[in-house]
Amino acid sequence: MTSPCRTTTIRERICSTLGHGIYAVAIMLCLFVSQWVSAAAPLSIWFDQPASDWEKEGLPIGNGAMGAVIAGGVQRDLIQFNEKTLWTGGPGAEGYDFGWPEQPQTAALNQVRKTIATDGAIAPEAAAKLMGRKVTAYGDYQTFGDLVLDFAGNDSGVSHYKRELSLADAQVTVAYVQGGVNYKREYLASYPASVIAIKLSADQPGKISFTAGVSTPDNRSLITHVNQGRITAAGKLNSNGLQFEAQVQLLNQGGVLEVIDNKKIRITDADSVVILLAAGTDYQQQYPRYRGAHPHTQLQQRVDAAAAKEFTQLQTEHRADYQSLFNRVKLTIGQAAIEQPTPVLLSQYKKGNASLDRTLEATYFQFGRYLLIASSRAGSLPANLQGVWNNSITPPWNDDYHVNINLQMNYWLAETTNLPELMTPYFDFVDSLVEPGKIAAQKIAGVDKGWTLFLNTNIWGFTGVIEWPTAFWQPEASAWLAQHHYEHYLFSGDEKFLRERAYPLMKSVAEFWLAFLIKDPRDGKLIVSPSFSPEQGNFTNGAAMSQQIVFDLLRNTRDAAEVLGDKKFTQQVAKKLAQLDAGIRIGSWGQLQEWKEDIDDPKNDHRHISHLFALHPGNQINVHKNPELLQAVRSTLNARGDGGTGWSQAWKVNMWARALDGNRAHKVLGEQLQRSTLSNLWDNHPPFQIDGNFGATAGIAEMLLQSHNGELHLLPALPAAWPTGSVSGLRARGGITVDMSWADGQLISARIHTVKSGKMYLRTGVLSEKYSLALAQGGTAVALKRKGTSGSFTAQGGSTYLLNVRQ
Ligand code: FUC
Repeated sequence: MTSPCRTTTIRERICSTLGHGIYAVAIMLCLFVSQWVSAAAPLSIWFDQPASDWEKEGLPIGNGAMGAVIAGGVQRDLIQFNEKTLWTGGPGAEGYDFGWPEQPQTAALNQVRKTIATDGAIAPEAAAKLMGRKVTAYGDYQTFGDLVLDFAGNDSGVSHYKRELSLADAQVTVAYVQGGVNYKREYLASYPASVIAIKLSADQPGKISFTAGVSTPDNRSLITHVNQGRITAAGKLNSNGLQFEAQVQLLNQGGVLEVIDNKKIRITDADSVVILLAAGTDYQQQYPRYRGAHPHTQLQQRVDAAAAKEFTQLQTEHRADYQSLFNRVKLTIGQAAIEQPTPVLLSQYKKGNASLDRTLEATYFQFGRYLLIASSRAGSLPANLQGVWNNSITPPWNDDYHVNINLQMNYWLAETTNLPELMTPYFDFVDSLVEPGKIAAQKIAGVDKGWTLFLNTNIWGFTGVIEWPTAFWQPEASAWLAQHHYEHYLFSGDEKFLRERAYPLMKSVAEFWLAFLIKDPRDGKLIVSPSFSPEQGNFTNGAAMSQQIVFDLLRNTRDAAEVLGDKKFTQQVAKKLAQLDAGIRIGSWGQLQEWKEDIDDPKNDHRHISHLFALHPGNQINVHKNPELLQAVRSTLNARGDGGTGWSQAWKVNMWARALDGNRAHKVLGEQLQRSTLSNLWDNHPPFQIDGNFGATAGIAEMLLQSHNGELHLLPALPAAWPTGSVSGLRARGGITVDMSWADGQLISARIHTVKSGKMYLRTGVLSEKYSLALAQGGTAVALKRKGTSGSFTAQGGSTYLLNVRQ
């Protein structure tokens, strides 16, 4: 494909018109026009070619429940699509048992505990032999299929090809010129309309001719028929009998529509065509059957309703919905709208062009937010290991929910980057784990109170263990999941949410842990046993991450119980908390110990760093309260190195931000971009795994604003590479939203919006210099009690405060 002008659509049109004439003139004009278009050009990810590889080059759209990846081929366009509930396995599949043994395996657990008590440890293989289980019918998240558009003609003579995902509009646009005609395809996944909508158009009449069909993998039955321009493809998965259906409505302006074999639709010589796609299954998020109504009627209604609207109306409603979330946060770090295809941006990263690098970083930050909006909306399941996008029937790790870091990381950005509503699918999902999790607690952990789960779960209430020795044992998963519930309360200050949703869940998890902890004969402290630091070493007693996560849960639950006046439980938890080993120790080489015994190997560079949970996402370690512990964290992080898989690097960005080392956080972010990022900016574990995207966006937010220590820390870890910039709409705990601008690496001003009244603690470099604090409305000065770089004042709920550096 030739492209003299890699710029925006407007420019492309100018260039394409001129392109027939003098090529060089077109280039010059393109460059000239790029000056003014660039200034306002929004962030996007784009290619000058169709995708030849789904994983590396596909452009994703999604509305939470559904996702699609756009390949954008000129002659054949593949719109691979998903719906979150299309899973094999589970009830209906032979042998599915939720991962539970028939009889409680308390004897196995006791045997492991006994061996650890006598020998100090037990090898993972031996532990797995006793407690692990072969999994049956766990299932896989499925590709739904491909909407295939075969266009008449071939792809010769194509120029000015551009395939672009606009992060501002949440729309993919493919544009190209062929035979003197400007073609355009627009693709969006609308949450309000619950459909994927596509429009094919051209700037000359009668130029759209193609055949549309739906193809699906052969692990299912399928009956396809066409009625009134609508292809309905319905069937059942062989694995579990899950019923599914997809409806594809074609609406042509001009031209002729024909039905082929009652399976496909051929459109000839249309001016434009709108395609509406909706898909669903009879899955219901309810233990134990997980089945509800057939999706047919619902899909019919959705597609009918969308078909009654103009494409532009669907587009406007989609944009308004999306932007109401996306536009809340704006980040400027010196990026320019450099008109380079994204793979070029990526390959040029750190090759000396700062604004190119900043553009990539700013795009990457916002891409994480885009991906969460596209893969986590109320009414569906949470974002899985690949969000909502998967083109396989046997995806990596079943494309499931790993709960020893991955699912939790997916949601780290939701609160800080002002997308709290997107937590809803997560909370619903965790609620749905409670019933099956109670049985897991009884049968696997021998506890008849509360609930838990282990390494991984599916959409079918799998809460048991698997047989993978070096990963299967992670009972702390429930405690870690519950952290998000309390954080949601801390960020919003929403006591109703705390009372009605967070606390009941946290309490049910805490009940499990109060019963499961045992006394360590070595020091009488309460410990987790057996405990396994993921995903290495031996099974021991009281590994650091187990203790830190349980500490976090119990402390949060105690605090929540206190707020809600549940006195009995407050006391019960407080008592246990006082006896709990908090899992924080400094070892012989200055490291934060991974195990209760000082056995860490300084050469160990394992990707998991869960024993630093107390720094992030926990908050037991911080530079002001216990600097010596932070020093130990640094020693560990230095030993572990800046490498690792995508999510591991993303976590390290957050960790270095919490360690207040912006340059190191930025360095690790750079490594992630260079080593663990695909051309379409999807995170590469490898393979594609979305947690790294979400984790990195959260890490960037953490570099700019922190609030986990009971104080609002403005620009805590600003890297030297971002000397000048601004951010708006970041959220902090306490119902606070913050806008900031900075120059020369120093805060210039901050607007602090508060929801709740109360004492506010601020920290930022400028407090040791000149500053003023005033109410934004009316400008009344506000007294700040200052001590070094921190200060406090009494905030009124519903007010905005302005912190300015005095000139
Ligand atoms: C955890 C990690 C792996 C991978 C998998 C999905 O087990 O250790 O690296 O991310 O989840």
